[in-house]
Amino acid sequence: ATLIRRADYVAPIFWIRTVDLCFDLDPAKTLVASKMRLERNAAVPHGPLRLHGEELNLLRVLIDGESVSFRQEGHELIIDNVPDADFTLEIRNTCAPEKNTALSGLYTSGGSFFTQCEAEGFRRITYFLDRPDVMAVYTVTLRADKARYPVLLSNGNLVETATLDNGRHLAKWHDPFPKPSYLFALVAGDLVAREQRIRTRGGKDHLLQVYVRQGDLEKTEHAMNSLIASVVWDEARFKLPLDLERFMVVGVSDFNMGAMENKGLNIFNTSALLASPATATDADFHRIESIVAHEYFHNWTGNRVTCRDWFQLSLKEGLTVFRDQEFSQDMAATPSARAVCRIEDVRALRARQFPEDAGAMAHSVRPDEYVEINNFYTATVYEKGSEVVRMYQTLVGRDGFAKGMALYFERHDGQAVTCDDFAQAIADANPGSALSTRLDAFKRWYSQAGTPRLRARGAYDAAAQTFTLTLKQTTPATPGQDRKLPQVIPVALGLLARDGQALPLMLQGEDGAAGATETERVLVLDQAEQSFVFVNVPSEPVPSLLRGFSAPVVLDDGLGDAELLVLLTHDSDAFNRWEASQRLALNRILGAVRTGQPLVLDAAYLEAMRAVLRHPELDPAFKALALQLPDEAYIAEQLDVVDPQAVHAAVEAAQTQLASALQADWAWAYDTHQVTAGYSPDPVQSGKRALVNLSLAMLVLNATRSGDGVWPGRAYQRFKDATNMTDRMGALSALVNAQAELADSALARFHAQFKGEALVIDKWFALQGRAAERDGKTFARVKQLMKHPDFTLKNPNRARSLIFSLAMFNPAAFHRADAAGYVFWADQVLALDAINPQVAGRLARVMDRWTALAEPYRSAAREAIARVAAKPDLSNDVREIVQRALA
Ligand code: BAL
Ligand code: ZN
Repeated sequence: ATLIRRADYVAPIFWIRTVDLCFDLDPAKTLVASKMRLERNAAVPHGPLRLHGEELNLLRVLIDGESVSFRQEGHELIIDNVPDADFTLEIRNTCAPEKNTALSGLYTSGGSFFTQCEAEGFRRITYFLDRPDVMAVYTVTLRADKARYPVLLSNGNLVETATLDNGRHLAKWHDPFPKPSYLFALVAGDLVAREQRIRTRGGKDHLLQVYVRQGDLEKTEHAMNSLIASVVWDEARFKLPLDLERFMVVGVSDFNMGAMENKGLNIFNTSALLASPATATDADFHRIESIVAHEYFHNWTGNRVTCRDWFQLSLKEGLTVFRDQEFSQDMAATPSARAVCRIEDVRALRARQFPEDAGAMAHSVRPDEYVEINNFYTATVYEKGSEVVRMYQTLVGRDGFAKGMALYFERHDGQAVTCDDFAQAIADANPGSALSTRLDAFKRWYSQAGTPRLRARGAYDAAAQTFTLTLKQTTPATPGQDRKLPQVIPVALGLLARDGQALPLMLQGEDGAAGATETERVLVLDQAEQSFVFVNVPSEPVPSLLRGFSAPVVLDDGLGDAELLVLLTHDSDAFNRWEASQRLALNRILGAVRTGQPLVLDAAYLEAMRAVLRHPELDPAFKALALQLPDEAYIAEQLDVVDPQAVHAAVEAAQTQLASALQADWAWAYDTHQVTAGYSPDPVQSGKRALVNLSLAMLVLNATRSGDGVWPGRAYQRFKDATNMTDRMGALSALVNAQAELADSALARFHAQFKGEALVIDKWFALQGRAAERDGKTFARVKQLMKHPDFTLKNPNRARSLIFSLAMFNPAAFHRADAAGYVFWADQVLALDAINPQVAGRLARVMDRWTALAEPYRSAAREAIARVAAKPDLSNDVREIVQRALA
């Protein structure tokens, strides 16, 4: 395996300007004929032509119609004698779609053909310069059996159809936009489409289509509505129009990712596309809306302007995640629903990206090296990358950011560029801004791995009426990066009096108006340590720092309970109100874990939580988030040495006490937030359901502990009578997580009811894999479920539903003193690696943080990783992960 370095980038020796592809589709052996027009790149020295190709059977190579000598070395086809000027290259090869269990390149699923080419799947279809800076205009002819594959799709516009001999037919597609090979796609199968014609602001007509298998059509309405909303939003917010007459979305049930933004032909994991109230939860509806938007937004951020090389992945992914997060907030509409979106995004960042940034795979937003690029589709590149884009917007303002985006497209439309080009465009569009004056330092967000620590301490001078806020930053060492320089950290803040009044925010030296009437402003920390002196502060303030989570850092503000309670009760920033609720819980849980004492929740905390739950004005969705305890993964990140069982015990104790102390309040919340109107996944209804489901979980937990059967009985009844999946899953998980007696019969009933619904059966597996552990029962059940007739490793959704649920989302069931969890992990990584290295690589990541584990977990984890690493024929994907873990 070779280590690929960002610093080694060289432009290609040839450009491929056009490519004509002809496919004779056959599951066992598909014939691919490719005819390319190549052009010397005069900017780099001449040399042999090296094409990428993997798992292919080469039949013929012609240059300008003549056969030519070539060599094959590893995964390269090398032609030494190529003309100095432009030439035509023709290649014929075959591939075997039905044997392609890696789901990269051309493969079959449910009897149809699909492709996945990002990052390097195109080379598994035909020989090519499979790199994102080589952009060609594609013409694609598909030939296949008409009865089995009535629908033949590729990128762009349909230019020809014809009936052929032997029951076959043909479709020819032409995509006018030059694109890198990773955006190529084809689909062939027996599919049906929901169609919608729309006219956009510019007066152009477009055809939107969502293709799925027969029987799934009624589950596509939400995706279609999400697509229309995305088109409208991008035109309104960023003036980015739909540039295609036809925009297609296709669902497939075997898929490695959530979805893929192929030009004009997005391919979606059915789990990110199909929804009906009976089969999908509110969270599913929300996720589908955001993924449909994400893929659609890539049409500009990714496709029209793409990445020069894969190190720049965050150029398109960080930016597109930011865009889909902004879209979701705008769709949420009310300030409170917007805050809920932000809280959920930050919670996910802290549960996934913070551990990544502290572990064996820590890498910068723009990594410096990789062995397998598939391993770098990470929370850092995506979610931290999105936070970096958000900081641009915070530093230059919303309008300034929109101007910067416009300049980016003006400069780079049709090009393959770098993160530097993006940064420069935003800065140049905002001369003199807080960004432009610090651009080089700001760009450390792309090069330095690790989550910065921000320490904030305030000192109030009553006589002078000043408040001095001292901010200090450090970033911990990460693999390969011992020393870090200060980052540019925008700190959005407000100051509150003890009664909750917002205090003025005028800094020393500012004359007149600046800060005097604002109740929120942004300080920019760009040194290791800086002090800011606020003047005219009438009383000792409680600082509300990092509002809206204005930078992806760990904040140590030194605030105690009393101050956190002020923020929880009064902060005008909903994010920091929520944060206060989490900090109050976190402090108590960490206290118990660190001292080894049993956790006993104090009356002040319980009263504060009761006040949140009973609050007359707070949004139910917000209440549900504030009353939910921090993720065990996030708690573990606060500890130098982690005993996952101790963390779980403390969380469980907190849960049980919250359930029992607030029993009457949960019952009140349950009764008063029922939704009676017809189902809609909107924020108001889904917020009520979230609070009702949390209340029910608490009530069933409390009842089960005290041997009372009333609430479990009510939960069972609700489970049976539910008219939507959110309510049904809520009641079922309340029973399963409390290990109530009725749980097993509810699970059996659920399985029988949804036998034919693969996505719902995934939920059934996932719920059991994530079920709260007690006495090893969850782990034992997962092992049993591995033998269930519905279980298979070959379908990524199914493998994830059971194995990943346990290993990634259920620390207490996974980290066992007898090491059985790690043995299971190693077995499954190896089994998956033989089928699908990308999925295996993901599972391998579970051990990223093994060095932080306490004994006996640490040694047992090391042994399991070493066992995987010792396997001789590992994929690059898994080998890179385990070798980094052991480094
Ligand atoms: N580009 C891979 C899938 C996504 O991020 O949209
Ligand atoms: Zn993306």
